Amino acid sequence: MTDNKKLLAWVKEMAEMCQPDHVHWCDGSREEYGRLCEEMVKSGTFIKLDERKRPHSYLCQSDPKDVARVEDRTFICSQKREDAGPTNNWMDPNEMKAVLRNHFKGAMKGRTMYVIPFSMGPIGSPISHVGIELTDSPYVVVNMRIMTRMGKKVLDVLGDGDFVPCLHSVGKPLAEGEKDVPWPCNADNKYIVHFPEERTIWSYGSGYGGNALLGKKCFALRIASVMARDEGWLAEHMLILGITSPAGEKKYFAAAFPSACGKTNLAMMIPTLPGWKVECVGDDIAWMKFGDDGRLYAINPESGFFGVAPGTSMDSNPNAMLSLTKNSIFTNVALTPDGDVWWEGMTEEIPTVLTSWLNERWTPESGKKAAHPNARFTAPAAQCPVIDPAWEDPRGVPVSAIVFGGRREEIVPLIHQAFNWQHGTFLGSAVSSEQTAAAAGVVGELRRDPFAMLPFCGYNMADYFSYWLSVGKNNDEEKLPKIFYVNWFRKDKNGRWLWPGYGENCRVLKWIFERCNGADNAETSPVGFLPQKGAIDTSGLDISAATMEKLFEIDVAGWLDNVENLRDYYKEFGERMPEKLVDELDRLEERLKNWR
Ligand code: TSX
Ligand code: MN
Repeated sequence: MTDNKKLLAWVKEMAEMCQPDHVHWCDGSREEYGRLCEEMVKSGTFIKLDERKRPHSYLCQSDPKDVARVEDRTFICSQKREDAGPTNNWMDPNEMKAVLRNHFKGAMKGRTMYVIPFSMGPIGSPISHVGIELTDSPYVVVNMRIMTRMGKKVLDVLGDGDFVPCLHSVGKPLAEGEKDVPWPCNADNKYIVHFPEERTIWSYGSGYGGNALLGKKCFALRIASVMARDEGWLAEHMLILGITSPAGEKKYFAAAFPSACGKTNLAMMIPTLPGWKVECVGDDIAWMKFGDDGRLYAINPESGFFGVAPGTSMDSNPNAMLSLTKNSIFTNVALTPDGDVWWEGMTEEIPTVLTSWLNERWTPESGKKAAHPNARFTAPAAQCPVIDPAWEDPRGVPVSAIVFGGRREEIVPLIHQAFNWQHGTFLGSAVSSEQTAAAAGVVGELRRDPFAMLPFCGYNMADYFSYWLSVGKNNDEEKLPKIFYVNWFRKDKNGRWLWPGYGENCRVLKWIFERCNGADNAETSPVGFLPQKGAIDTSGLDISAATMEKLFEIDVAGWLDNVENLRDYYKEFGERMPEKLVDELDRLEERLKNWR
């Protein structure tokens, strides 16, 4: 299959350590996928959904102790602690390797080690990179086949080139004759470990999502953020959308939001303004490199959506619902009596009886969730009705705007624009969101999540800020994307949403579009450029001028509070915090104090 010496030697070494019963090199074929799914049905890991209701689709219920990413068990093992920075867990790489070798030793006994060659990004694109995941989880194999380009064709383009080695085990070896469980894992011994200097990932003990599908958060964000810094590009936690005006002009925007802001909803939204069209390139990760023309080009390194199911409906996101009508995998959602899936928020009408994600009989009176709040669908991106025609273009798509956002009930306007790249970097560093019930932490509390990268930056976050500043310095600002900050979640004094959101957000995207074309429709405020009165198109929308004004009201005291909060946050980064961002903070404070 390959004569890549590094690859063959590494697979041999890892197999000797993990001692699987078999080694299977994945070819990525449909047959292989079907066979693994069938085997998992037989073993009780998968439930096949009704072929007429949800063709070629499966439900999987995880161990209740393995339902989400585990940030407290995620490590960046750089040689120096300072290079991981204050926002990451760190351990010395040699010590960590020693600990993990002990765990991985014999970890795959009684199981098959699957070798998964995968490409993050279209195969052969100059922006793409190859990884090889070794895993003892067939669930990981079939999910990787949806989420990445996977199999023999990747080995063909790899040749004797380099790849990111990704080792994964669920950490549950089987003794001679021991019966397996539906979701093997090692719940009390999870390690999600990155060796940034070696560009290697070792993940142990969890079979879930971002812990186990190593191409996604581990490679495409944590390791890739390090590669990007070293090589002059960007690996970001951003959706990518294409937007076409009624005149037929097309632009691409990339956008970063913390969780629970509706990133997937925005990535494939249906605009309400006549003649406008939004198409989806990706809903989670953007890899952006500079073209010969000095512009930034983005690819979606993934080929599927691994989306949160609860809350996804034909109302909130019809294009996501239509993406997962077939060929999809559902994890920790509920099962209907007729062999389909259900989750909270999927339909207005609540089913009378279900099998919950815990595999228990469920009725509305149960007083429990039918689906786990972090239940997921894995669906091929190609099935999205509004997938962008250029989503697999190996050159990527040219990015005109970068949009940051967060969930804030007060203070932060519906939209503002950065004065320039440095100020935009400041806005990215200030990304923060109020906690919802869906996430861990105190509801309503402000959680800082710079660039929405807090759990995903593979190096010192302060160095990441500096790197963003250097991107502005080393490139022609004229050709760089313009930077914006949105907040769909501002409320009035009575706790009512001021902005309708969802498809109506195209009105905000329209203003961004016009700003990218140099429209003179902004006014200067202390916090950035705001739309001039009337510049947000509200035609056909029942919203008062007073409400529009509230959406853009500058609450000076509230902003000054923000400034102090951010100043304290910056201090946590110590010496490595770039002065330029502290300057931006000082200047913002100055502008606020001198305003009106
Ligand atoms: O995804 C959301 N978006 C972005 C859509 C493209 N959500 C859901 C967030 C949780 C994942 C939103 N919720 C958005 C939004 O723009 N806005 C809101 C808040 C909101 C909720 C309900 C209404 C309005 C705003 N309903 C009515 O106005 C009737
Ligand atoms: Mn994400």
